Amino acid sequence: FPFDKKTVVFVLGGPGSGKGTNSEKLVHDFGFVHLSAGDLLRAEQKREVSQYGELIAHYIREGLIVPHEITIGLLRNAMMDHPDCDRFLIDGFPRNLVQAKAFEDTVCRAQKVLYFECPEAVMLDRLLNRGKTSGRTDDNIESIKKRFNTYVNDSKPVIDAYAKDGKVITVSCQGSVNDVYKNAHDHVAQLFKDIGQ
Ligand code: UP5
Ligand code: MG
Repeated sequence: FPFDKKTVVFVLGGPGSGKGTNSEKLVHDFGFVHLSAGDLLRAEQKREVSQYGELIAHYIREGLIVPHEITIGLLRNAMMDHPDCDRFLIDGFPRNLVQAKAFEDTVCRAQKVLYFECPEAVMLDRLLNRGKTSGRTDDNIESIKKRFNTYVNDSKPVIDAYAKDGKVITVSCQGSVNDVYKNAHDHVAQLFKDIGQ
């Protein structure tokens, strides 16, 4: 396991719950490398030579989970691009139990899961608002409903499973960007205190 000595935190929560927004701030304050599985997939989709372009485009528009071999390959490569970094935020992954096991079996385990807990109505509002300017093919009401379905059926069970292992740190998404981040920041500071870093 090349990554066993690294601190890896999964950043999970529903579509639009604030994973990306908070991850960027955590990078700034704690020196993490931030790897968003969705961003990596969107970048891969745009590469002209990629053999997966159309497949990824379809899965994202339909709010479905891209086969995990593809996503894990992208994440592993991205981690290997940062050999000197020992703190990683893996944002928006794993999205189902099979992916979680495959990642743990072939890459590494996560120390903790940062879970952004957010009511669906709030997420819907944020995503529709972002959709006015994001250019994301899945920020429209049809795709958003499909993303919510996948989240409830496939992704939330991953969070529940990690919660049983005592690995989940829950951050409430109610409040301003700064309020939510303050909460996230304090939890992560405590985590590094606990592991003596
Ligand atoms: N915003 C954030 N916080 C706010 C606050 N406190 N108050 C007011 N506004 C706030 O935030 C969303 C919006 O809300 C932004 O406009 C922000 O300014 C505002 P953001 O931080 O972007 O939320 P995030 O949780 O990152 O939302 P995102 O849309 O990225 O989540 P998804 O999980 O849906 O998207 P992701 O990119 O991870 O995945 C997209 C698709 O890729 C998936 O549906 C799937 O098809 C595919 N995928 C896989 O197949 N496998 C994977 O492993 C990962 C993705
Ligand atoms: Mg995101």
